[in-house]
Amino acid sequence: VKGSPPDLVAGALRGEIRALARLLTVLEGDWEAGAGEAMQLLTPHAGRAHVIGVTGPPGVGKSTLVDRLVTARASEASHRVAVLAFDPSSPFTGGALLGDRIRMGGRALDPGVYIRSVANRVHAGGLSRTAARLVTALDAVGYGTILLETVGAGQSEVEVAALAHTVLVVLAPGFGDEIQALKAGILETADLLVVNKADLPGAERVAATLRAEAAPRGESGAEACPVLLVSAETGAGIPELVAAIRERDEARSSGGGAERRRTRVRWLLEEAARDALWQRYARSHAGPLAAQTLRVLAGEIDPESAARRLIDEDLGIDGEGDDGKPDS
Ligand SMILES: Nc1nc2c(ncn2[C@@H]2O[C@H](COP(=O)(O)OP(=O)(O)OP(=O)(O)O)[C@@H](O)[C@H]2O)c(=O)[nH]1
Ligand SMILES: [Mg+2]
Repeated sequence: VKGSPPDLVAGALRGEIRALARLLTVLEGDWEAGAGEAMQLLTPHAGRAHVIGVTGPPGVGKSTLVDRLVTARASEASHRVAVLAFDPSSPFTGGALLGDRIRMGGRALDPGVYIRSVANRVHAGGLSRTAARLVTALDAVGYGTILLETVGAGQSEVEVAALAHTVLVVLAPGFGDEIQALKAGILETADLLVVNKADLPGAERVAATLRAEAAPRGESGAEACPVLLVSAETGAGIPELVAAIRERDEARSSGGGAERRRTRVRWLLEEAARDALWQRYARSHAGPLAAQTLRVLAGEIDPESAARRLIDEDLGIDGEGDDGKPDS
């Protein structure tokens, strides 16, 4: 495997797993260091995969469930499945990831299944941006289903959910986390609510709570988010979940979810634009930024006013800033 981005893209498109792995590493790096070049080569090949987000509190059984879903999809002839496991909790040792890998060990040996862990530390900015690159690459090289496992802890999940066509929010009895999830707004990103560990007591109660809380929503404004009871351990309810996911996939093929998709894509674009703008600004305005930092430190100005003044200068706005106070 040669190392240039075009070589890696060509190799990955031919189905070479080592080239794909190295390509994904390049995509995790700086845009200027090859990621940008690779993305431009990959994007024309992408656009077919069904991207499924699987999120929820730690320990609810996301990995076990993902393994079930992988098995279900991979059993279909010539259907290749990729899993990206995002792990914000273990940035250094990757301990939890190793556990996941072992749990999914059987699958990892299946040539139709590609599993990759993505540690949070690799991202200079925004988990969503790196995730978007990796999803594009896996899509381009022919993975028909891409599963994204994220631990439901906040903004990152909402960001990664923005990449998915279908978002599964997974909860389980005995966590006390279901209410927290409700508060964190993760439920709003859900297309399917999954109560795992239905083999344990209390699963029905969690499902009932969710059915009550998940007010009717969806594109038409009338549809309630479905709540499914499953056991990733025993396999109960998995066929129904697979069917519900397939239904979403088919609806997508016939234009379903287009409006929501547009909102999400717009959001991703805005994030990328914000990032690019800031990177350029910070590079070219190191002096003024340092000067304003000193003023804030000295108590002459508050950070927000200083920021607005910096921006106003660039936009050629004189005199009054947004704070409404005259320049001193
Ligand atoms: N009883 C029962 N246990 C389950 C079920 N699914 C998963 N578990 C167990 O729950 C524990 C956590 O499962 P994981 O799949 O690692 O959960 P996770 O959500 O991926 O956890 P993190 O990645 O750490 O957030 C393991 O001990 C599983 O064996 C289920 O359906 N029933
Ligand atoms: Mg897991």
